[in-house]
Amino acid sequence: MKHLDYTLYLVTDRSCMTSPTLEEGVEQAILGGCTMVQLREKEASAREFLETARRVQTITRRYSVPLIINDRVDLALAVDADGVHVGQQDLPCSVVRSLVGPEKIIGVSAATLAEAKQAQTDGATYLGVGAMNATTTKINTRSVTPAQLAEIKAAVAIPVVAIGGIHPATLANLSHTGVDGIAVVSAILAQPDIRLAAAQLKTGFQERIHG
Ligand code: TZP
Ligand code: MG
Repeated sequence: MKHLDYTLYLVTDRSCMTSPTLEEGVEQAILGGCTMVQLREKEASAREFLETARRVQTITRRYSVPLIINDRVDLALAVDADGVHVGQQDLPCSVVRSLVGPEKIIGVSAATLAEAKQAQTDGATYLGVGAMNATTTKINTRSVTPAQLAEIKAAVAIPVVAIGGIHPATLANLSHTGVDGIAVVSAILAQPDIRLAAAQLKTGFQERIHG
């Protein structure tokens, strides 16, 4: 599989975005330095999700940024997205891997060491670990401490991305965890200048975590 850059991973949420359209928000985030995009549509019908994915994909392909579809393996295959991201309540990673084949990216949400190791065994490409901080973007999150994140990172060989309440002021909590990247919703998409917010987070990550 080609090398993937997880540094600044945008996860979308149209309910908090400041841009007129999702495509514009995604483009600004990419121009600010986002290296991966996950399309997360919790309210959309299958048809709406499909059409949105096609529109967003015209942007991600233009900039050669991988597009990951949240939850829906069928839609990821239908649009030939780069991958799919599943949580602990979605199809198990082993089943997803058998459906999408060896090449697609599979991300798995993990909040414990056991979940992280299982996902790796089951063929996950990367892990999303959190919630690292309080967040209003997702309800019913499980909290993960920086020490638990570091333990997970040290125990698996696949890349680990931290998620949950990550913004410039909480970045320092992730120092010394060794994470490969940060996954961010509101600290990018809900900001008045999406491009600037992404650029500042990227610089902050590079300085504080992988500097
Ligand atoms: N999974 C764990 S926390 C979260 C998701 C999707 C939401 C993160 O959103 P924000 O706005 O970056 O806190
Ligand atoms: Mg899910």
